[in-house]
Amino acid sequence: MSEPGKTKFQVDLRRHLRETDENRDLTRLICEIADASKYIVHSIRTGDLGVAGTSNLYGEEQLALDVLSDRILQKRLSHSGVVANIVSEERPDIITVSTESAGKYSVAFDPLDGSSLVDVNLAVGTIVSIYEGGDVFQPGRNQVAAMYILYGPRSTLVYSTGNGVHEFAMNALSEYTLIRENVTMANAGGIYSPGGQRNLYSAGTESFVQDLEARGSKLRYSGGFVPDINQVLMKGKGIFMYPHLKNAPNGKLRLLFELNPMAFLIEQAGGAASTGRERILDLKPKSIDDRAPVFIGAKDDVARAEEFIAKQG
Ligand code: FDP
Repeated sequence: MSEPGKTKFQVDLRRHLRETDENRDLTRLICEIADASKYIVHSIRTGDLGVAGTSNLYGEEQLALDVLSDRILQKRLSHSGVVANIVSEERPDIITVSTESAGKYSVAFDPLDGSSLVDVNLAVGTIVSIYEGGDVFQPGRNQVAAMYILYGPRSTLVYSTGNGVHEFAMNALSEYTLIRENVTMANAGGIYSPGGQRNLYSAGTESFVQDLEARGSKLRYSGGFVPDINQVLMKGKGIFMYPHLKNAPNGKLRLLFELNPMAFLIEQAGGAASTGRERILDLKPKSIDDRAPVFIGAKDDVARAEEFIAKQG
């Protein structure tokens, strides 16, 4: 491995995983997801913006990109030989791949988060959370790996198996090669990315945002969870929030598919992720649909959000 902060070229994802992680099955699983993402990239770049159920020029059935991305990932994972259960943001039920869960993994994913942004040519992403065994309702702190793939001007893949956070970029041969190893976050930062309608914020969240603004934080919000988190993580500063709202006490974002994997990655980079009252990774999911408010990013910023919420709600 190279020293933290130093760039190392031409290390591909498989080699990096082999060097950092001894478990061959986990390496295999992460590489399957990376391979699947190449087809998702291709669909995003070249596909008609088809609506599910319609036909293209050749009379073939068109699938909406999120449905297509879901099928691509599900197929790869089902044939990987190392997966017990799958739960996808696109489907209402758990998909059992193997009833024998010993030595296997369960995977929760959002195949194409922010898919409505494809229509306006903004960045979107795939988010993945991996657990050992067959239980998909474990607290996020039990994740053995989390990753996302960001489809922007470049396609980048960010993963952690609990040994730091590493970023890869897709090259001309559609391989992911290492661009940054051991990404870390500063304790406080100069950007904030606020989801939800501000006039529905609680008094505590509103005071927190005013405090951020008074400290000179700049607004950076695209409306895509993956690019917005990626900005905070790669700039190594700032905070993303989708808080509890007056008409939505649990916010909008989903625990299994969005919050747990991102909380795992941000904590691995030295940041923090909280509902405003408790650590995201300690929440015990009760259903596939669980949602929670989130304040995620630089440690001190998250702690300050918690202080405002403790005082003012
Ligand atoms: P979208 O509804 O476009 O799929 O996961 C949902 C999500 O996008 C996130 O990507 C994004 O952070 C959030 O919703 C944006 O919500 P708002 O439009 O309410 O800000």
